[in-house]
Amino acid sequence: MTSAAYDNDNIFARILRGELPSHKLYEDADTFAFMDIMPRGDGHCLVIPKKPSRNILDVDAGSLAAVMRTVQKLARAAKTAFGADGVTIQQFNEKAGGQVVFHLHVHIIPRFDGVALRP
Ligand code: DGP
Repeated sequence: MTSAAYDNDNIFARILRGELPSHKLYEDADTFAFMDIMPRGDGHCLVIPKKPSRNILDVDAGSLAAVMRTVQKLARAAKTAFGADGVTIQQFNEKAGGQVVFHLHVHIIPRFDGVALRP
């Protein structure tokens, strides 16, 4: 296993504990979804597991399955709510893979024909 240890004080762990605010969209026993603070498009949101998981390299299969069920639910809802033409799903692992916050998260970004993502 190449993944480093889980940091209990990462920003998303603090959001899950209610220590930091978030714009919550959805929650169930295993997952939590909220708006991204630096949206790359209208409706850009994130889905995270409640169980401490650094990224896809260390998450257990049950949490990963729960996250992906919520991703599908939110992707469908976001596409409908925003009248989008499509949806981009993104997910980054470790610094070299573009990960900045070290609690597993999946990005959901509604997409519109001919409209590029914001930087
Ligand atoms: P990455 O690890 O590369 O997927 O980037 C982290 C993402 O998390 C980025 O899109 C911005 C978002 N983000 C960072 N800090 C916060 C925060 O405090 N609240 C929320 N809602 N989103 C955050």
